[in-house]
Amino acid sequence: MMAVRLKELPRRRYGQPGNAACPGCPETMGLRYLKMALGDDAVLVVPASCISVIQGIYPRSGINFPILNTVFAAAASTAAGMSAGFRLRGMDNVKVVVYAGDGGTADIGLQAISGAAERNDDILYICVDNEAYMNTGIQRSSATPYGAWTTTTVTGKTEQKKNVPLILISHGVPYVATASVGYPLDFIEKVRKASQIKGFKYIHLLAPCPIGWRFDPSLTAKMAQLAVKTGFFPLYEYYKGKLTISPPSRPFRDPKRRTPLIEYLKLQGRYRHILNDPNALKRIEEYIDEQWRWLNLLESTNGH
Ligand SMILES: Cc1ncc(C[n+]2csc(CCOP(=O)(O)OP(=O)(O)O)c2C)c(N)n1
Ligand code: SF4
Ligand SMILES: [Mg+2]
Repeated sequence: MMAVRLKELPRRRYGQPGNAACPGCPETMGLRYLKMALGDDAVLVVPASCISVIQGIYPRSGINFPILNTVFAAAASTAAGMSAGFRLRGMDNVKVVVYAGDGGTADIGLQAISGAAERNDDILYICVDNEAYMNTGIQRSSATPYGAWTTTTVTGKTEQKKNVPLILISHGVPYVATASVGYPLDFIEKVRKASQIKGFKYIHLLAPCPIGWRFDPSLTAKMAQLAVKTGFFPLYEYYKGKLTISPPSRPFRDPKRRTPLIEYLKLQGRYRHILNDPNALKRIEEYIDEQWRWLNLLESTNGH
């Protein structure tokens, strides 16, 4: 697969000015990159989330491409049915893509995702992970990281973030990847690659939300890069049973080259209460180590 080059990407505007997103919204960034990657042959399935508001209420829609809203628990199965319908009509060119939040993915939609993955339904599922239920006022999800403030974890979440990509890898699906809105070309490349593969594909897209994470809206891209540079959110892909660490994350396999974790945490108001708590910081470091241990383990089985 050829590397994506910025100047080759379409200039068409898929998100309309004046949509309902907050300034610095990472979900609209992801949506824009997704459409740049796939163009007009993609239809989206969206369960309840910020995107269902951003898309707008008829006749004042904020986006100009086909999108089907569905209930939380059924996004993957809705998409699977649509995909089967398109295939039956011989419309193999139409890509059916789910664009769902972390609440809709890691919690409420997980059983439908597991079913579609096990059946290897021909869909691309993208989880846009802003690490909480943002649309309804910042409640914790199972993808909220340890220590983070939300309106339902006012002294900080006491559990670690659920690792959904690993759950999908264990389903044996053809393609699983992580991406970050801070590295658009890497994300676009992964979307394009996934869209060429038949069967169930999953991309977990980190999407730092200025409202829920409590940072300045000008810093969304920087935050999404710091998550990678600290080793907190490694970028990788798992394809045909082989794990590859993606180029933006490669320097940070080595813990000594990583940006100190505190540089990431101190910019986010949701971690304010733990910045001087060595035990809490240690638990986040442990989470990072644990993730890299899994990746090293998977990589050690490449080619076996
Ligand atoms: C069954 C059901 N429960 C609750 C809601 C209310 N609700 C709408 S959006 C939302 C938050 C979704 O969170 P997430 O999936 O992380 O997406 P985000 O809002 O962060 O984009 C909730 C709880 C709903 N629409 N349906
Ligand atoms: S709350 Fe966050 S994810 Fe939702 S629209 Fe605002 S910036 Fe975007
Ligand atoms: Mg969310």
